[in-house]
Amino acid sequence: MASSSVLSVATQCVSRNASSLSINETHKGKAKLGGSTLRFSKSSGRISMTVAVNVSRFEAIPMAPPDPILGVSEAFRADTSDAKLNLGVGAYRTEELQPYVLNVVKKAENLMLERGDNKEYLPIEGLAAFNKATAELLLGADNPAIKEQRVATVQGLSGTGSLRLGAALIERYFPGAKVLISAPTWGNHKNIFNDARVPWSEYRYYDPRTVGLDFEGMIEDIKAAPEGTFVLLHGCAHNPTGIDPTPEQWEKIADVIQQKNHIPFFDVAYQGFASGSLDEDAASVRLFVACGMEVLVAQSYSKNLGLYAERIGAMNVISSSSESATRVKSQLKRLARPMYSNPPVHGAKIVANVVGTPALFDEWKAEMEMMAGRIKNVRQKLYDSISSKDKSGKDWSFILKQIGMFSYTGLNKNQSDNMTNKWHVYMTKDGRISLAGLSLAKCEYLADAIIDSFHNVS
Ligand code: PLA
Repeated sequence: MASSSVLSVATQCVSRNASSLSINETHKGKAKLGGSTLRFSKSSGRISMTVAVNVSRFEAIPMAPPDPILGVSEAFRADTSDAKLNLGVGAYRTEELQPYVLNVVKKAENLMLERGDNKEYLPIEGLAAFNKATAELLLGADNPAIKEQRVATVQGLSGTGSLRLGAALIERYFPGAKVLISAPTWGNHKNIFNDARVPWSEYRYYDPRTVGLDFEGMIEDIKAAPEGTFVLLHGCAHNPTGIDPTPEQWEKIADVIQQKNHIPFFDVAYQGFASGSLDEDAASVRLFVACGMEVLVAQSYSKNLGLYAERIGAMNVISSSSESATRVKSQLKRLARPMYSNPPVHGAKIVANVVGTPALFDEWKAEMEMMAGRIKNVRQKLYDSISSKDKSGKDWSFILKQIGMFSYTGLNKNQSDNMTNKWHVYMTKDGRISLAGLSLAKCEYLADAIIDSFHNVS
């Protein structure tokens, strides 16, 4: 059989991607077909022919940049230095800088094993016991909104997935509505609303001159937004600045949002992690609900229960009537079904077991205080180290004023690059460091790195 007839067989069978075929012929060699190379080889009396194609249908897809936060962990893994420190992602580590699985989580998982829990699909809205527990944890079990069945809760894929579901609800039922987000904010907020095709703009939040909250600017920008704007607020432990409004400032923010008929959308990713108290960290959300506002709240259990990889959280819509809550919930389910069908069960059961078992609940609170306490100790030690080493007179007290997992150091991109390139300290380029990834033992080293980067790099 002439090679031209083999080629004609090949031409019919070859897709643009690499493929192979076998024919009952004895043949061996190589031929060109357009931009592709055909290779023939004989094995056990059959000819197999492979077509290597060098023009991809994905040619027009450009390389994506690394994620500004999770990409930092990838770079950290590739660094072979013993001195390296990962202060990029907000993930809690022990003093030995090891990941930490809470004891209550292990106990809840043992309970699941002992009971022989199954792996059946959950309903679209998630595990009922989880949804009840999560709304109660957020609002307080005796909150009138819960008693009056005005809360629509749907289990989500952690904080991110819950925010994304909330964004999809806005896109579908509030066409043209805008979301106002703080400047700066957690980087993924912008991606979430962009992907959901919800327009957003920023309100002033951080004032670099005072290294504090630009409260006047924030209020002005919220007032200036058109009525019915969604205002994204960090429930506690603002990421990345670590600067929260005071209780009095929260009241004023609530007043302005209510007057303007805006809709508050809370991101609660750190409940219990900021102050060590679950109730205190939910005070902002509870204030808005008590004022009679309709509120959206995305929750996450990544940090406070250390369930990062379990992807467990919730989207709550607190409505003014039980009828509208029921309708909203039906639509959240409708949005979830084609996106991911139904949520994972494992983390939901852990949360339901921990919150629903009084002994485990108390133990969780103690463990959370321990984690929040370790971060506070590291924060203090870092401040002490920097202020005793730095003789320039710079005021570093902002480190102590900030709360939660992070410190917003004020280091610019070049200085942050120096932290990584010279000192092997991995952090985000906006100058944020995660204190949850720092140990007391490494504070002196980090202080040297910050002082060098701040004074010697412009
Ligand atoms: N909202 C805020 C404000 C966050 O900081 C984070 C996580 C989330 C939501 C979402 O977390 P989840 O989906 O795991 O529940 N921010 C981290 C991690 C801790 C990240 O970027 O994904 C951070 O390092 O900023």
